Amino acid sequence: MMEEQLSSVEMVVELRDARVVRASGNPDIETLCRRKKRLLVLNKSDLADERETKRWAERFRAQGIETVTFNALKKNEAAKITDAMRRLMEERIKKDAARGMTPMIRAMIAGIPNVGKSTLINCLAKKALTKTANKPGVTRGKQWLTIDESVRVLDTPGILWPRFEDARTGEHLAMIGSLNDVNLDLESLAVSLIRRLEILYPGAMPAFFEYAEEEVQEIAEEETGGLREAAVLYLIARRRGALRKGARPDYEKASSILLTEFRGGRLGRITLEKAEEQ
Ligand SMILES: Nc1nc2c(ncn2[C@@H]2O[C@H](COP(=O)(O)OP(=O)(O)OP(=O)(O)O)[C@@H](O)[C@H]2O)c(=O)[nH]1
Ligand SMILES: [Mg+2]
Repeated sequence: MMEEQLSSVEMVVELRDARVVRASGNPDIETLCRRKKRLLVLNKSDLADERETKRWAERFRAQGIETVTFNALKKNEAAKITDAMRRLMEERIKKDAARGMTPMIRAMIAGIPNVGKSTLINCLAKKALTKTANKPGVTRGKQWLTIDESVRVLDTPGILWPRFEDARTGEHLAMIGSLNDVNLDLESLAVSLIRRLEILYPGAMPAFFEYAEEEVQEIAEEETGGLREAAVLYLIARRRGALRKGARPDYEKASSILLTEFRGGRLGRITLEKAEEQ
């Protein structure tokens, strides 16, 4: 579908999630962009580590890729995108103007599921043109939308890679909520997230769920057979009242709580993939 539609657009706006810039890229989109102007948007930058997002943007700009860091929930940031689009299309706009034509930019909005494509369109239009929700697979088919007299955009359903290069890519996409949760083992995903967070942002979980390191160690020793990640989930379950009969922790519920809080940015601004490590 995207290939078919490519002939009717001048440029592709590729969205990535600033928290997982590498994993949220899709080589198919890059191939599609080869013959078109490309604007790269690092979206959800409000949820990511500001310094890391800057680094990623610098890296892409150094490769000659027009890059914008963005928060699609902020209506007053729309000009960042439309200005960059016009910059990329400058030659065409001048040519059209010289011929007395009103310049029209047609752009395809592309990216993995749940990255904020439809939200970005609503942000540009300053009204709810298209449906959004915090789960993957909301936009089902392609849809042309008019932003103003000179910009039209094509909203597309999120597309994932046909296969992931490595296990971590899939895991990171699951952590940010770009894969459908019903297909996932939430407990092992939560365990992986706990491991990553304890390395990258060791203070984030203790601060948000209000626990101390000694408590983790105590529970690991007494309750979870030495398993640290299970002890963290145990603590989360206790803090949130996610308990089963006999006050036993509901690990599944605790996993779901942790993922929801992380995805919503409540553990702080967290980047899972640092520019220098990739
Ligand atoms: N914090 C934050 N949330 C965002 C941002 N952009 C989008 N969201 C939220 O992310 C969720 C997904 O947004 P959508 O616009 O539906 O994503 P999409 O890419 O169109 O998803 P599909 O249509 O399923 O492929 C929604 O809950 C949005 O409110 C952003 O920049 N920051
Ligand atoms: Mg959508």
